[in-house]
Amino acid sequence: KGQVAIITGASRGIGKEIALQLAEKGAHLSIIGSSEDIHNTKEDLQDQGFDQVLSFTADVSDENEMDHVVEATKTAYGKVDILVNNAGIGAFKSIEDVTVEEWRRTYDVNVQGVFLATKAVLPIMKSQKFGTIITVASDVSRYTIPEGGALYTSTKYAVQGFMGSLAQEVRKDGIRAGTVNPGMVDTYFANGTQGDPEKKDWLKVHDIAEAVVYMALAPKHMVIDEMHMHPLIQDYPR
Ligand code: NJP
Repeated sequence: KGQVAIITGASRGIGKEIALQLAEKGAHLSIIGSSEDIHNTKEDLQDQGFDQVLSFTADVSDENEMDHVVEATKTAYGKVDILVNNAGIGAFKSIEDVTVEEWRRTYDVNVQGVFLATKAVLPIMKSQKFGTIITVASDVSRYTIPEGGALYTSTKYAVQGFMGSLAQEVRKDGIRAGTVNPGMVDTYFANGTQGDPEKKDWLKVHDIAEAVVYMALAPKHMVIDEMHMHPLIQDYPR
């Protein structure tokens, strides 16, 4: 109870469910999205009786905006226990059709976004000698997508490498870092619609949120490096 969590990409999908489940565990939240929809998440949480919620429109790839969010969180709540790097985007097309702008944007959000939020919380977590940093990467960070997945997959490999090395770097400061790696989840991801009947056998947002909450609230002496999960109907070339 009373843990302070920053969650990126909480306007909808997995991030919104992580916010709800952490609120149910008594956490105080700062939630971030790039669109005004993030304030709807705050209203939805308030409607359910959770009023310890700050919402910010911020782009995770923008250093100043992320610094501001982290500072404002520290000022309001006095600490930051948990960072969930969940915001992410995906463009799926064959590599000769990927534009340089799409390449850069996907790396800016999926990789630089994780770097910037992490960099902003680290001084706070170090001074506390405690903190948990979780990134929602992807099950494809170990495997491949046969068609149209090179750009997206490569960002998640990058994040996996970043988080693995980070975990070792910050362990001496009492900080844990790990990844939650889902396969196909029924969300709005990649221009999808959450609740689409065609995705009835895909993982659901609460499946992933439960894994994140488990990792975030695990006993302080325990580190969970990675969790991977995918729907029974999905497998990857390995
Ligand atoms: O996607 P979606 P998911 N700055 O589209 C926000 C990974 N994953 O929940 O910006 C700040 O429903 C956006 O909000 P807004 C995936 O790579 C998924 O599935 O306001 N926020 C929204 O809240 C990602 O890392 C699947 O529109 C930004 C949220 O991000 C994570 O799961 C499979 C932002 C995206 O919600 C959550 O994605 C897999 C920015 N620049 C990994 N850009 C899957 N769904 O199948 C976007 O392997 N957001």
